Amino acid sequence: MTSPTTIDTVIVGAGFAGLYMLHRLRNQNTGAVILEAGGGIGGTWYWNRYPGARVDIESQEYGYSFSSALDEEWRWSERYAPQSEILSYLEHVAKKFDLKRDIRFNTRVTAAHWNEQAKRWHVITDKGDNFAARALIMATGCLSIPKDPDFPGVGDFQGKSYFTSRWPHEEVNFTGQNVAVIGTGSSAVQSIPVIAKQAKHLTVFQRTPNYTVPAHNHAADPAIEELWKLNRPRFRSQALANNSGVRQIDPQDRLLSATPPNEVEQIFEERWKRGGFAVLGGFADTGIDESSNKVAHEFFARKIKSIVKDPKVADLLTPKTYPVGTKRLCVDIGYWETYNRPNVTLIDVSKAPIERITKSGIRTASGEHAFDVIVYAIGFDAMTGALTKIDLVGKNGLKIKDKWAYGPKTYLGLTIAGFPNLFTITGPQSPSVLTNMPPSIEHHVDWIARALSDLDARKKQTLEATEAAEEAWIAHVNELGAMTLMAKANSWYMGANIPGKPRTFLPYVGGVPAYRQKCAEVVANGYEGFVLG
Ligand code: N01
Repeated sequence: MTSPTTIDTVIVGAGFAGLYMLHRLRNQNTGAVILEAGGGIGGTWYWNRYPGARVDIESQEYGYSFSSALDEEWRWSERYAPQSEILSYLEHVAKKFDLKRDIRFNTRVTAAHWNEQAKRWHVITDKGDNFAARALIMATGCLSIPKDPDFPGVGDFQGKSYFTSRWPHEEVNFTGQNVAVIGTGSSAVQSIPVIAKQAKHLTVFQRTPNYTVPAHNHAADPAIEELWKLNRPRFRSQALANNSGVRQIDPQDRLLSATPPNEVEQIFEERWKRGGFAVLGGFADTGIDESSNKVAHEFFARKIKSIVKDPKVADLLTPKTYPVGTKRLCVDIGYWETYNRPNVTLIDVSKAPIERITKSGIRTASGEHAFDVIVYAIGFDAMTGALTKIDLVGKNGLKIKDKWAYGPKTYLGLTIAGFPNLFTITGPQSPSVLTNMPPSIEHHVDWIARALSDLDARKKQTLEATEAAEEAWIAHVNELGAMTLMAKANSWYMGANIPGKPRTFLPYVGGVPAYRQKCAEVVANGYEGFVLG
């Protein structure tokens, strides 16, 4: 192996997080390189190019806030931007801030070991690169490691196979094809209506139905653009003042349990008409009170029944095994309507599971189905997968895989005891996936940049979380998680979608304001919970 390139900081990943981290470090004259496994920037928006992929937060709210010049010059074309446009936005950002010169593409980090004597991370890539870095910043995303299909015979299929999470760059044409989609999570909910319009026949294999709300997408509205232009800072502060960091949710303090039924119905109906996640914000108790949640469930069940014409299909599409909001709510464009098409069939695999993929298609416990194409929309090893996949070794040979054998252990979802100068942007046990990601990313990036410059100012080399601070944080995360209904679902939030993964609630549910306050207090108290070495 060649001798290592010495650099101040290695950033892993060139999505929203890595790009802003690089820009931020450059502004404080900290040397940095991004190592990116993909052939281009964009992270999740680089890989997930499946038909129908788009953001489920309104475009005006999504995106960076660090540059008012960027705000001024960028225009979104739709209420919810499609994947291609988000990628164009990030390309624009990379060009504007001249970021690509410090990004190495097609370069996957395979190992990173802490060298206690040198006080540096030794970072190794699949290209044979070799870096010695003071800090290692994991901008590796929360949903970036696809779940492996756990069906026997995947390689036997003689038709075409696609994964929503690794979609080809060239156009995929389903015209005249007999297509199967496995899965009914957000990726499937977005792609199914688009594929159905093109394919000869589409068969959806559903194990668990999902709650989904109409996006009511439309072309950008000049009046809304103008409103945002005039009020952007105020709107952003409003967003950060609510737990999800999403202004569109417009959360209310009122309790469903204390609201008369006819008013409850009106509130749900009015929010349904607004579209998107607003439906979750009408009441403060649907996420914690089972009987209130049941009322929300009944509202969804009635909606499905009113849209899907075949009562048996409507019943199959109605979630029954977990509360509303405990799996990530989907936002769709014509999802349930798609099941009224004559060329779409729904197959329930909850009781008769997929047994194997065969040469010609899919065999379930109740029969065999032939296809030209199989689309796997089966999800990700969320939040921890991107970190445990790397041979990450901290002090005294401590491996991340061992440390996290029973679930992730972090301090603030930003740092890990035993792993000095390692930072995880939107890591497990931070609000991350329960919030609007770009502002949460910016918050972490700013915190990390400040911590690194504070280390310099104090003439210190290392920042490391103490085990006591970590244990206290985990206890707090778990305590808050236990107050919600989240544990009642077999969701990726719980790690339940990956066989063998420890069952633990992965994100921090205490909300954006409380979390930001805690992170600020830690700094104000001289990096409370850390040892500066
Ligand atoms: O993945 P998922 P996703 N047999 O895990 C099924 C974000 N996102 O890629 O529920 C049969 O949600 C599985 O069934 P079950 C968003 O945060 C955002 O769709 O485990 N089925 C499920 O139906 C989202 O939550 C957007 O019973 C199997 C599906 O595959 C997250 O990414 C768009 C199976 C996986 O659903 C992940 O979404 C897309 C098996 N063996 C994604 N294994 C936006 O809108 C798995 N399944 C911005």
